[in-house]
Amino acid sequence: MNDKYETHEHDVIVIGAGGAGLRAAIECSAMGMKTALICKSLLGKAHTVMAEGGVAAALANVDSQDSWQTHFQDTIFGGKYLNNWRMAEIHAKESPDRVKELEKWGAVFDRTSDGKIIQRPFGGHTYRRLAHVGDRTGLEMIRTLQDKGIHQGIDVYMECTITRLLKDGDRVCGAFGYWRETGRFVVFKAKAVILASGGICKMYRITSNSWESTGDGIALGYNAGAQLLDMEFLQFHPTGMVWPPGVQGLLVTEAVRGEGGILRNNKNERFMEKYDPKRMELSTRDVVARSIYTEVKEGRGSPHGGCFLDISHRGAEYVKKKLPSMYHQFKELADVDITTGPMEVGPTAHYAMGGIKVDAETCATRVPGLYAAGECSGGMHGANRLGGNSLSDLLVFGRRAGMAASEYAKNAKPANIDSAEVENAASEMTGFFGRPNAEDPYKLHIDLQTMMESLVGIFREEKDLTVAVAKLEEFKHRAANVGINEGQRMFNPGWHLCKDLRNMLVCAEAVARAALLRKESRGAHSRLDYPKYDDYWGEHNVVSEKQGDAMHVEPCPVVQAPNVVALVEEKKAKEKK
Ligand code: MEZ
Repeated sequence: MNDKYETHEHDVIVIGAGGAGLRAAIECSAMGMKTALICKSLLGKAHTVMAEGGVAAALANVDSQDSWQTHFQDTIFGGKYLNNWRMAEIHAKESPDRVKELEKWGAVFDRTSDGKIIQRPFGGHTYRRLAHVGDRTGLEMIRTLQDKGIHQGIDVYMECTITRLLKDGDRVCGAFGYWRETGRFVVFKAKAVILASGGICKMYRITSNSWESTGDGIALGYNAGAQLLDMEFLQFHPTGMVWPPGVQGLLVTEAVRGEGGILRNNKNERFMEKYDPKRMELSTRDVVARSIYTEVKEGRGSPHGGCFLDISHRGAEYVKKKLPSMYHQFKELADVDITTGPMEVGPTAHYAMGGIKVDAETCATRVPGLYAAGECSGGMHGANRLGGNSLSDLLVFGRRAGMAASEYAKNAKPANIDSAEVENAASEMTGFFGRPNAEDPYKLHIDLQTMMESLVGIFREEKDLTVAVAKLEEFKHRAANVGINEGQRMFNPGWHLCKDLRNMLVCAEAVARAALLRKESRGAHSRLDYPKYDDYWGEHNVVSEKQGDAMHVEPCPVVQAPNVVALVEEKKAKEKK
């Protein structure tokens, strides 16, 4: 390894500093590992804060009948039986302890009158299950984890983008990246690497995600040889802001509906009566998003292309207490007082259920030394995620990834970084400069977002998906030629976008190809040409390796929970009552 680049050496490096990354790093450090936490943004600026309404855990503080078994059942039912059942089981069993641990570390949850952590209802959860801090739960979790991590001595590297994982033979041995501020390159040497870089939704125009969510971890993992699972399942959160244009897509927490918010169309009809008369506004997100989309498409939308969500009947004091952020968000950004009238909302790309294929117990990928946790991993949520399950997922599997990566690192032989690989990674980045006829990265990004929105959106069909796959081939060629003519590496977001685009294209191709292959409607994947699905039928779509230039997507059978048939029948019987 040459010493041309700034180099840091650690036992474990964690890429991504949202909830999963922080929780993983805390575990590694607790196990005595010299741990690095690398974040693209500033520490604390993570999509975790966009899970506002609560963390799902069967604490049974408010509804004493709740249990891990019911949480497991709800998760599998919501995920339309495509979940990795063992992940769903571990998640349901371990979430309560992870929430209590967070409380011990200083998270200030809202309380019941007898002093327990309070829990609210959310779509698809049988009982009031979401432990919360008003409508700022994700923020409080990040604050707590950050505090714990910093005091524990984790080395934090902020505003650093990783562009490539480095390998020694089959195993990972580090990562290559650049400092966003200076553009200077940096090498991290490590015995194990945990990917926890979050989601991919910046490839959509209307999204709750911010600029960081360009699928970096998924692309890094894939390029290093990991498999991707069920990438077609993308969650459109039913309620994002639709107006003013500058904040379109910004999340309006499901807690508004959890606290009794009612959805209406422009005829003042409570339209969820038509789509899910039993669960109404607290139906699962896939159903509510499709319902709003249909109302708008059929001409019953609100003035700015959404629908109305009204919580004002709960009274000003209650709304300000339970939903303080929503109150301020609408007042300050849209000049709407939600204590006196409705807000306008519509679906927004929010979360990738698919991601890097991992082992349920350890979060290991098939690449030795490489682990993944949180949104960039797949399997836990199946075809549709229940609200609040992401926050508990990242605590449960962040910890498990940290434990397993540390065990691996303890026993791993020292690895060697290949300087030729480092030079390759550096030339990929410097190669974006000095291209007089290069593709404009901003133009390509907008074209990608527009195409994904219109051809790989909430409703899909063969003809659109086929065009999408062809378009993505064209975009890949354009991305190969993306660049900037002039400029320098310092403070250069256009340069950053050149690489981000390549990552987004890996993810977009996986989503579109898997969506084309899945000839059924299940959870968040709705095919107009294949509207049916079968409870007990199911295949995963696994993206393996490149074949030539194209990605290879292959169906593989679902391994069902041993008692899944019984679970489904029991739940159906309950729902009929
Ligand atoms: O899990 C989520 O995505 C979440 C809790 C979001 C929200 O509506 O608050």
